Amino acid sequence: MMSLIITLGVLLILAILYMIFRVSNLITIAKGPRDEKGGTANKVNAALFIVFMIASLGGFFWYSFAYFHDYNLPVASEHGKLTDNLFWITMAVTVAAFSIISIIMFVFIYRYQYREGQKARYYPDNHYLELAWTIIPAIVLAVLIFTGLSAWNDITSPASKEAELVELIGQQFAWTARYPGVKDGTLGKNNYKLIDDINEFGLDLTDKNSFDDFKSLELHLPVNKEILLRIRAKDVLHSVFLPHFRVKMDAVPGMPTQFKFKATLTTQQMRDKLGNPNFNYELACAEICGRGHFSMKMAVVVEDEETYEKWKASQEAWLKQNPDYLKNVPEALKEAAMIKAGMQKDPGSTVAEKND
Ligand SMILES: [Cu+2]
Repeated sequence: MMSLIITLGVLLILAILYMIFRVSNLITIAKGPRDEKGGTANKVNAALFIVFMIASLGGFFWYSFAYFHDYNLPVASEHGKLTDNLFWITMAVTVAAFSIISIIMFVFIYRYQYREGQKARYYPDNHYLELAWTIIPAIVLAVLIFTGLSAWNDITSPASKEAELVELIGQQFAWTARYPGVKDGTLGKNNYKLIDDINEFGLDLTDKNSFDDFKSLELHLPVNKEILLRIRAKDVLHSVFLPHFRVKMDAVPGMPTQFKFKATLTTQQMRDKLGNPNFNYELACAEICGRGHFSMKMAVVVEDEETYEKWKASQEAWLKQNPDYLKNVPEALKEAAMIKAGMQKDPGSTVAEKND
């Protein structure tokens, strides 16, 4: 019913527009041939173009400077400084080109408005001018693209072996982090077929690296250490966005992605820098992923390495929190699993360590 009313409304509006068009056509015909000089309309239109130019360029620059702090977050990562620089250089070049071209266009419209007796000048071509506006933009664009490409290659190059590995999993509408655990530092295998209400990671418990993996609803990161985020999604496209670290990478179902970076300021250091004791870093989803997209956030805590290691050691292994899943561990690995997950004291530590 509603769509019928909307359709009728649209048809009615189209009919009215058509009638207005017809009537204005008839009026033009009735008025007879137009005044060749266009009367004062030319002058008014030309002047309006200049007013429009001043108002829009003025508004653009005023907004850009007045609200600069609203859209320019402080940067807290190593590569972020580099990408910020590239961004602002590109911005300066494009804004300069945009302003010059806009001003020339509007001023030409004003300058060459119809005037009685004024004739257009015949100016066929100028090789020097053509060369200049081909070569200069080509060089500028080449420099921008190649510096950008080399930065991109650095950012996407493989992470070092010592990098701190954290897995981020996106789902409608929350982020979950999985850490490799302190005993082996390696993430256990996962398989989407093993995902159920409790085993939300699809943790493969036949892999001994999974025994000490733990889950966190807060993203803890060490400062000044390379971090490798391994990113996956369980349902639809999501996107990991850590604005202060200039990190953004899509979370794609069925296709793990990654991003490596180094945080340079702890949460506390950023609080001091901003003079805001309540500041917290945040991970947000940057891909419209459904109704609850707006709430898909995760708190991020950046701390010094010692605090970070302490926090990691204080976390409970996923297997310890879900002891029912011991049944999925192969018989031969059960004892090792219980020791590694911290469910059982290690009887002979040296033997158990070797079994790892
Ligand atoms: Cu999302």
